[in-house]
Amino acid sequence: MAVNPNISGSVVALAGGVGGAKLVHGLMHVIEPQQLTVVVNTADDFEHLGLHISPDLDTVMYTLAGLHNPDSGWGLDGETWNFLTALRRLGGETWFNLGDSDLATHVERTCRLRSGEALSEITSDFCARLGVRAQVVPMSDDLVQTVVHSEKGPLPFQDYFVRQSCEPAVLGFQFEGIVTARLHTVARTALHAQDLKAIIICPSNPYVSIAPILELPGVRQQLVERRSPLVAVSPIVGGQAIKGPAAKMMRELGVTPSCEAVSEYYGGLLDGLVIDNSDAAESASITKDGPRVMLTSTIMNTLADKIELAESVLEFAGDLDVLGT
Ligand code: FO1
Repeated sequence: MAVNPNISGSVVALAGGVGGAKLVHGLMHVIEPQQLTVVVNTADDFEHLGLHISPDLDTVMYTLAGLHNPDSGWGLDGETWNFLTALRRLGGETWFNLGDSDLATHVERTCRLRSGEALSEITSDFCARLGVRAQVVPMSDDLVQTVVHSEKGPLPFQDYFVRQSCEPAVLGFQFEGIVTARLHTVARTALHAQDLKAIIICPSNPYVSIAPILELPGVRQQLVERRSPLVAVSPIVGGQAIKGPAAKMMRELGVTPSCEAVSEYYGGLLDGLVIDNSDAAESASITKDGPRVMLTSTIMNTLADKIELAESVLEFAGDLDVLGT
């Protein structure tokens, strides 16, 4: 599909897992891929079976390469599971599903990390080899890891998310290592670009996919001082998360899941919020003291849906005057 000639300038997208990957996939078809920098949450990263796993980076990378599993949204399409079957036979830990081909990514990444390469260098090389032309950058090369404080006590993120299927009620989140971690310089530079058209917060989980990026030292301040519009796409539609535990988390934290709750969570940061047509009734209350709202269809089932949403988001951003009052 052709790049939209009416949209020019660079774009920075802040993304987490599957919802984020879907929107950046659309963005990649709307602008020149080289103009797109995707800053990806790495606080879901963990070590498993001696391997460094970066689930959100891989979800974005596989999606942009067109290699992703369209049903689950994570992992590779046409995957086989011989490794996991053999591991189960030996009594190994099989709660985290590592496919045979996906395993190559984790093994190669881990080897290179151990030999001193940075996560960002490895990501950039993997992307080049898989034909991904957008700039995919981990939020930081420093290790940050989400701990989910739950009714069952503190849980490492993937333990909560996969092993326990997000069942324990959450009480809060902690991003270990965040205080000393630095936003990657590629991300910092992209946020300062003269031709920056928009910063987009993808429809990823605000608490565990976007918050780790925003909580990196200096990032909120950099966003407050931006000269380009900041637009978020709500991951909540009709009071439900499109995918994942965002709505469940909100309820457990005493918040009614809604687009308004998403807007409030991002505080005064947003210039615009994109919400689904079905949430039109919330529009007035969000804009009252908050960002401008655009209504559109935010459900992305097909590539055409992703492209349509990406185009609408960029056009909306283009209409927002950040420097005006
Ligand atoms: N998500 C699951 O729900 N179950 C899995 O077994 C699982 C395995 C997995 C393997 C590699 C990978 O890159 C991602 C994987 N994910 C799995 C997704 C991942 O845990 C989550 O989507 C993110 O961390 C949340 O954004």
